[in-house]
Amino acid sequence: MYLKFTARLIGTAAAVALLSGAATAEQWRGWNIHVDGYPNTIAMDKFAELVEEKTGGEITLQMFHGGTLGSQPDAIEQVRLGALEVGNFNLGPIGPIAPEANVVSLPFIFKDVPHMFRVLEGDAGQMIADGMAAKGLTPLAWYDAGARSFYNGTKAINTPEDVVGMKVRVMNNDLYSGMIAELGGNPSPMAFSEVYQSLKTGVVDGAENNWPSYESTGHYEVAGYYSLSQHLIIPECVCVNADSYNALSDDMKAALKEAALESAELQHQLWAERETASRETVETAGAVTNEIADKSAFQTAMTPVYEGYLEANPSLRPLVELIQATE
Ligand code: GTR
Repeated sequence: MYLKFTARLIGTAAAVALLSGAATAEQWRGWNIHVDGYPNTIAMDKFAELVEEKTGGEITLQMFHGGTLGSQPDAIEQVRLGALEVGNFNLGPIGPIAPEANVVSLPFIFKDVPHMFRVLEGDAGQMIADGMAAKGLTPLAWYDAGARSFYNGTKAINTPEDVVGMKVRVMNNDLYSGMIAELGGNPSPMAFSEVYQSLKTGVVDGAENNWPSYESTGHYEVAGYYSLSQHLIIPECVCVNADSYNALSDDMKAALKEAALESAELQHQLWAERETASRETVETAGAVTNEIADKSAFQTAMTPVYEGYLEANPSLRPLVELIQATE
């Protein structure tokens, strides 16, 4: 009897200890689409390490790479709902949810990558971040995703006429479908994980992405013409479920932010190295790459895409103008 009672007491004490532990230590899960060794994968692992260190173990983050927790649009919903706490998202598929964030998906809105970062650091960046947070996704830091260019299996693209009739995979976002349609092509929205097979079997003729993703996915093996249109420069975020973030103390918020910014610093450095390395890899493997000397015809063709965005979001005209006026 006495023994039984003691055992029960110890059991209760252990349960209380566990429970109180669970109340303070949070275990978070994070989504990333990329493979091992990719700049974002390494940087998100660093983020996880820094989160634990800087929060004194109050928050631990387990990262799931390679899109194992679902497609990007699904994962965005999961983080918004709090089924997952963290995601390294491209702002492309966030655009349909947060109109402010969709501004970065207007083709040729940024002059180059440094311009994009200057915009993100200013008032326009704050408007984009606020727009995302209002939809449940708090961005803590911005990652570099370079510029996206067209690729396909048959020919070099030099003018919009070269895109006519081409079936091109795009990420889930009507602006991208509009972009391809305005060039005379047939847009095909599709999950990242399906693109390789679709290129290989001819379900699509081409796609568009930056150097590292063109290389890491092996798309260059099945679509060997890469034409430097650089039509989209889209940032990526280290995003946290807004409710989870807002519930934290100021110290914990600051710790998370610091961890994200440090991971972004690492990502930017790894990104620059990987862009060069990826280009070398695909060219050595036989991919044919071409510069496009005059991109003005591509830019002019995008006027209806801008008009459509502004008609749907008249209040965001100042945001577009602010970005365009940013030096
Ligand atoms: C990559 C990006 C991914 C994903 C992918 C795609 O460049 O890093 O998050 O958006 O492109 O094309 O789906």
